[in-house]
Amino acid sequence: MARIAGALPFAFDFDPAATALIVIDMQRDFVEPGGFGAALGNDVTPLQAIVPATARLIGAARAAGLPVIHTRECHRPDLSDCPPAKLNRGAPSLRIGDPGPMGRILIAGERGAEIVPELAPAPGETVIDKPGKGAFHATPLSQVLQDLGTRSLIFAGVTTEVCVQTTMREANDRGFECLLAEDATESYFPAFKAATLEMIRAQGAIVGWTATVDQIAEVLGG
Ligand code: TIU
Repeated sequence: MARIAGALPFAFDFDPAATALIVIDMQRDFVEPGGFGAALGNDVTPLQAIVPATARLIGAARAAGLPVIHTRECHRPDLSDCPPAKLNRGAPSLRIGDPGPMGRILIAGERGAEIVPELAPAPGETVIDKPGKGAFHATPLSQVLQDLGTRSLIFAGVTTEVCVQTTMREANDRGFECLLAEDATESYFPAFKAATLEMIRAQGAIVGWTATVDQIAEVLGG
């Protein structure tokens, strides 16, 4: 067993042999101008800032032999997996499926749906395409984790309060011990990130733990 003593709200104990890193939606569509995040009216700059820390965390996980799982929020070109409740929500400048500067917004295979090159999946790493905010909904993630024998999950990615928190809650309900890397996750709304970190670890880690990339990497040996 390994221990991140400085994790919040208290020490996080995990078996590295039964732990995976899951990197949520570090795609051009959320991190670069001209994508889905920008179309929703957001400044994407803060999300770009976590790329180096996230790369460091991925490197530490790989060096320690942890499986690295990447997710991408995207839809089939015919939008058959995008319910009207998602497609028609709000008043974005470009809707899912519309042509944008990085191809069709949030569509599998388009440039915008790609993971940013600094965090590109290594050969053999699992990439989960997901139509929802949570990575367990309508995906093979449960089976992937069962096949790996995973019991603990380390989370990174964007955005903290939408796809990361949703997936972390889904995982927590499925019995996984969940730790979020504080400086390898970001929101378009600083107050939402801060609130999410607090609510995850409140009430005795009701959703899970948080720790910094430094704290995680030190224990992983990176
Ligand atoms: N809008 C927003 O904050 N997030 C998303 O739509 N998707 C993810 O968080 N990946």
